[in-house]
Amino acid sequence: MSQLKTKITDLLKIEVPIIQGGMAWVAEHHLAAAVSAAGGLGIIGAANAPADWVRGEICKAREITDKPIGVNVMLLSPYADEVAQVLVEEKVPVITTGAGNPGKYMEMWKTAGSKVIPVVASVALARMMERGGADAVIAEGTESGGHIGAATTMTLVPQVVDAVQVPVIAAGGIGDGRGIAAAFMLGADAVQIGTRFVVAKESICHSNYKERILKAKDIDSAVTGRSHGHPIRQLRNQMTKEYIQKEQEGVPFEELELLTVGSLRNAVIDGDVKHGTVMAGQIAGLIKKEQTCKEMIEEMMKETITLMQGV
Ligand code: TUI
Repeated sequence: MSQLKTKITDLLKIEVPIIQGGMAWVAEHHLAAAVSAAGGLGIIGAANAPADWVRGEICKAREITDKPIGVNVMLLSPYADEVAQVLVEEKVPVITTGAGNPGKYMEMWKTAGSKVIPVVASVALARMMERGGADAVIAEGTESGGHIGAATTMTLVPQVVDAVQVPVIAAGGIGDGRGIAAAFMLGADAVQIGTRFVVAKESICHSNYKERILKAKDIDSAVTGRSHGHPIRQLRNQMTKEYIQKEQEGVPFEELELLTVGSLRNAVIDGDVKHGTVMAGQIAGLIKKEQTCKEMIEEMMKETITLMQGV
């Protein structure tokens, strides 16, 4: 296996500097365990799920592999407080957070011995997280799928690297060894990858959803929710067309929300890729084959090391 030791592989006790994104519905125990078993860091995405579901997924993942597995807490979740507590009880070694400021949980998680790695979309939040005791930060560019910030990965990562002392993990628009090597050149110590893992053989995501990613072109994603400050990147379909049209007409948030109730589940689990939310990053156009997580990780690490030897 190709080796590439960094501050992050040491900190998280993993073999390769690849972390899987904590994607709602997709990042459940099969995917997380497969990524960890292959030497990366698998992440269970708590998303909007109740705490008992999260505990169950942690236990099931631990039955598949004894390698470390992390959990992502989506801070807008109504269950965030209970999930935060479960992570302490289960002694989860790595906690990533998204869509907000995890400040109020930092002390309890650090006391429990977890490494805490918030996703940040700005230099200001990266600095605040470092001051609050974060062990590393994930600098996530607007190329990512799902809930996004404004800065691109190319501009955000080096600015965050210059602003903080803790290691930085680059995310957004990375899907192969070229992207990983580029992230290292920007000063990152690891990458977080989401979209490519959605199409992994171990991913429980519906085949219709995987097909949409595998057939996507470079400019096939759209961003809904800009009008109300919750931008979500996803692949274009009938729903995004209607949503964006309504946003342009000035339709209020409460009415727009009706278009997306349960829509991510409808796409991921039921395969409704016409009306559902098909979250994916801008790198979807690069992803052409379904592979096991192990095949993906080995291929990406081989590419990365070859490229970095030429530097
Ligand atoms: O969290 C994500 N991606 C997500 S979460 C998600 S589920 C969802 N569904 C509907 C509406 C909202 C969320 C789908 N995709 N990525 C990490 C991420 N975090 N990207 C950007 C941020 C972020 C944004 C603002 C982190 C912190 C932040 O700070 C605001 C504050 O409170 O200071």
